[in-house]
Amino acid sequence: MIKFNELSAEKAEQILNSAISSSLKEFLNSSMLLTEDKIKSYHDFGFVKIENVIEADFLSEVQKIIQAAVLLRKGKDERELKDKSQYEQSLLQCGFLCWDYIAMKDFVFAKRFAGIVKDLMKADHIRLWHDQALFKEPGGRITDAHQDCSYWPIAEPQFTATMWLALTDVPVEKGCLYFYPQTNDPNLKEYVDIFKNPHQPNHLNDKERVFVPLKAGDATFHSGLTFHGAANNQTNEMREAMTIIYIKDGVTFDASDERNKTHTSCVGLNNGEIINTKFTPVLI
Ligand SMILES: O=C(O)CCC(=O)C(=O)O
Repeated sequence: MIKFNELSAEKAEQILNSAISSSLKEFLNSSMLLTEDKIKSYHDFGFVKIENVIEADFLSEVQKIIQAAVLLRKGKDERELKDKSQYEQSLLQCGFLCWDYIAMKDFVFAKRFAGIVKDLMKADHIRLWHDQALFKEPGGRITDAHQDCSYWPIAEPQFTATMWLALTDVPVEKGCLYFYPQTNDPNLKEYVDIFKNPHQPNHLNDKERVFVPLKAGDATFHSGLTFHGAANNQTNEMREAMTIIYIKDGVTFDASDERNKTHTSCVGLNNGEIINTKFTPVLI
């Protein structure tokens, strides 16, 4: 049973159906300057850690909003971890939150995050692909190594990126992410069925894994090409993270892979068309 201290379903509804505070809104739309080193690191290694993406003053409001969304989506599930599927034992996943709740829309549409991605991708404009809260329950298993773009019908995977934002401190033992540096290589595409039948791609066997513990408010940004996963949660606390996935404006719909040819974010599109649906607005 998912519980966050003091947070009732009624309170969660109230938080989510109200606009966020004006100070948080202003902060979320303020820009964050990246150093050239950070941008280079993203391109060289396929991921980068950026500290204080959410500053301390705003953490508790942000955390409450995301917890409220997870509570409303998952709070009625009374199964114990051991009775869940293997994938559910890795992740409590709640996607497309910004379309259901006003407060989530304010958060997900933030120019601060999209602006970071715009700089990392050296793009003119950035669109939303989708959002998802990714919590890992106490005792939750590892997240198997995978490459995000292999689940997405996007012809230009090098122009996709995920922000993974820690809402609490996430040390290794709580299930921080790990990355395989320099796997952001279009020639390395491989589908891993993390939902039902995960395997470890052979080419990862001799590669180093870099674990990236984060403090609350820090985030990593990784390319959709970069292979990554997460450690198991050995603690008795929830690992709380929010992700937002972005695409460069102009990327196109690739319906050639049977496994991925439908995706909410591409609704109504024909193969080869620019991804510009109602679910993928230009954010910056
Ligand atoms: O949160 C996790 O454990 C995995 C996250 C992930 O795979 C992603 O954000 O792409």
